[in-house]
Amino acid sequence: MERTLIIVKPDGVQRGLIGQVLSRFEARGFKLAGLKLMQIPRELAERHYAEHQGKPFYEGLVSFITSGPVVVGVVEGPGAIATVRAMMGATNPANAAPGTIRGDYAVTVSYNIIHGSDGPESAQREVGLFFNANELVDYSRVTDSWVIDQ
Ligand code: D4T
Repeated sequence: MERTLIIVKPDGVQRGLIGQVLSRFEARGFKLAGLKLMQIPRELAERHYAEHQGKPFYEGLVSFITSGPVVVGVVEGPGAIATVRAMMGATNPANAAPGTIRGDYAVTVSYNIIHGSDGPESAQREVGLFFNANELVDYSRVTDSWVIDQ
């Protein structure tokens, strides 16, 4: 079973979109294995966005992601990593299809509402950056057998 990290970014929190974003993953059939509201310290933001260090948008990105509270979650389910990325839409909301989160709620790349891990290695790394093992919960839902091939 795959797990992936999602972040409802400061713009999503300020705009009151936490519930709408999370409800899409729930409605799709995914399970939340971890969830918290936090303000990301600069040091953690720098580790999270290490791959972008040196790029022209890096400073703005780090100051944006640390500028206010975010909701960080671990989304679990079959194919969760790729499906969550597909549900997010293109990085630049101008190119994001309607029906995706960015395509429905965002218009510019600096305020694109949501982060999701872009592959198995980054998912494992990012889940570990934001959650201790004891903050992730293993449980089953009564609906699982109606959502997931057993
Ligand atoms: P994240 O990492 O937030 O899920 O976004 P993506 O995986 O879809 O895209 P990314 O890593 O390439 O970009 C990270 C983050 O930087 C912002 N950004 C990106 C920006 O402000 N200007 C830019 O030109 C680019 C490429 C948006 C997302």
